[in-house]
Amino acid sequence: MKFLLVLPLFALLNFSLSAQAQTKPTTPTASAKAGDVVTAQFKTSAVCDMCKARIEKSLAYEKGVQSAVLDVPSQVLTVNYRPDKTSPAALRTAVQKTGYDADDVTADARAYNRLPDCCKKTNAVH
Ligand SMILES: [Cu+2]
Repeated sequence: MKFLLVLPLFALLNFSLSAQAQTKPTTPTASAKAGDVVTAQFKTSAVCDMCKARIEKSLAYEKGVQSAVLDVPSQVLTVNYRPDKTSPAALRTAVQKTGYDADDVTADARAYNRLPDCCKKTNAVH
């Protein structure tokens, strides 16, 4: 007799669970603001592929950064980041601390001095 009572209850529970599962996928798009990814570009003082690797690696460790790609010929760094986690100013600082200029932010002197000669900004892009 108990079994007959439990069965409809279970069906009801099952229904409410599947209803929840159906509404779930729409929630992230509704609150997409928090997970937004935006793109920013910075002009750097990178001159070669070593600079590219150095900057991209250092940006990869930066909070909120989804991807960072440096185009050596144009010296432009393109960063996809989450604006709720970081800001263009913080990203420029990260580049600066790696030893490179980022827009109007000048490279950190200590980090810059540690760069190999071929990566100094007095060199032409090579
Ligand atoms: Cu270099």
